Amino acid sequence: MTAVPDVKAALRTQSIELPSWAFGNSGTRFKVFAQPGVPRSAEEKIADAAQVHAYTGVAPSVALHIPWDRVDDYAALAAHARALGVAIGTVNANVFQDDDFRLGSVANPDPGIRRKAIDHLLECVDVMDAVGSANLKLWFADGTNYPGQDDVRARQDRLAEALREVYARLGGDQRILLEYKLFEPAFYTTDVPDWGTAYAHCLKLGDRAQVVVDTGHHAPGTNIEFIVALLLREGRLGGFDFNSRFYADDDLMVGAADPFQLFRIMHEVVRGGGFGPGSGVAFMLDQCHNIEPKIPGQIRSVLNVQEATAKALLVDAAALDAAQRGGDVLGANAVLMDAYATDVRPLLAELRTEQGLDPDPVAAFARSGYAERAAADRVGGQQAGWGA
Ligand code: AOS
Ligand code: ZN
Ligand code: ZN
Repeated sequence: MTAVPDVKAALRTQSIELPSWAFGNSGTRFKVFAQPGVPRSAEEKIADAAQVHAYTGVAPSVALHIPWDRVDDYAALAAHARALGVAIGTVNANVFQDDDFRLGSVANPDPGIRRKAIDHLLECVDVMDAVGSANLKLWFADGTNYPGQDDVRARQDRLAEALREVYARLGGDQRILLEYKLFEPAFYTTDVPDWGTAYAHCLKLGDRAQVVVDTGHHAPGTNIEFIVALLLREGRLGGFDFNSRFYADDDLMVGAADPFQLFRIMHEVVRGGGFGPGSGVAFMLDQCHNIEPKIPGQIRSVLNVQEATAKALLVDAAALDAAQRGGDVLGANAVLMDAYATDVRPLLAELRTEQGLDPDPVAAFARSGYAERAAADRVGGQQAGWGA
């Protein structure tokens, strides 16, 4: 196994980005359960995200979603975040919640609607400039429900044209992170349904367009770690939207449904040079906490990613390589499984103590009284945005 001090040193460099929408009320199309103390503004969402970082030490940035987090003064919002010890990270666009987007946004057959969608994406780049963000995350709900509904090929042309215009507007240190999703809300065709489609568009755009792997966006049984290995090899893995799924795009806590899959993904990330400063891979959460409390839900999620990362870092790369070259099928598998079977919680508790943090972030947050104070102070919390 890799030496523990080396693993700890690597873990100190980890940073996991939190989604602002995880702190708002969310639910399904059947019911949104309101929780006490939920943020009423973008500022309060950032304050809650800062709590997660304060107790875990590995969540130093928070992603915005426009228009859910629209404010008058974005520079002031960024300063507010900095004052709380975090930064604003990725800016997420929203071209799926306006009545005009019934037939799609950037792939809509109506040029006027396409213009409206592109203008929103350009507005998001303005927000990036104001907050100092390097990442524009694009997910399109575009697609069709019925065969013949629209020209599938023309929709790709419209999508490409829109992406070109947005790419041209980016600053030198900014990039597009293009997210794919198998289906939903469109059920016959989706315009960016898989990594291959996203990759093809990114290739045409240029180096500063990369693919986002949302772990909930694949068909059941898909080997996600293979996609990760391939995209990393091609230099096009922009980042992750981490979450868990049992059925479809469940947006449950990462590492809850299949911690072994998360480990396998992190192993490929480490193997492919996707971990550590300068790797360019953004580790983001994209989750909703429908029934569980939100700040503890985010803390749990961050810890799950950290545990999977620690196990992946523990993999004895030299032993694995030797077993693989020697054709030792069981031996190679055993190297991986040994790392996965390691209980890394004591190591992580020790690391936190060394960093001046409480070894148990969940318990420390619960003891802090923050949730009770928020419940008393905040009345009428916001919905995360879905269905708003
Ligand atoms: C949608 O299914 C995608 O996962 C998006 O990344 C995300 O959930 C949405 O943009 C919410 O912000
Ligand atoms: Zn996502
Ligand atoms: Zn999703």
